[in-house]
Amino acid sequence: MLELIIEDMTCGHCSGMVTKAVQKVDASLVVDIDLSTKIVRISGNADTASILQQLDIAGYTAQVVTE
Ligand SMILES: [Cu+2]
Repeated sequence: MLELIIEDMTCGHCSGMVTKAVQKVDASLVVDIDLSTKIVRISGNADTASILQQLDIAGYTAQVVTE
């Protein structure tokens, strides 16, 4: 499981954009977002570098908590 913190994720729109960006890498990834803590948990065969790249393209800066 990959766990990220995305500080600039502030509302439901953001969490939708983040989910879309992650699933661009692999549509089968399961994305669980807690907006209050800004933590994103990604289950599945996650390629961290590709996910960070897609999030960056979408305009979000993610910090890796656990990989
Ligand atoms: Cu937002």
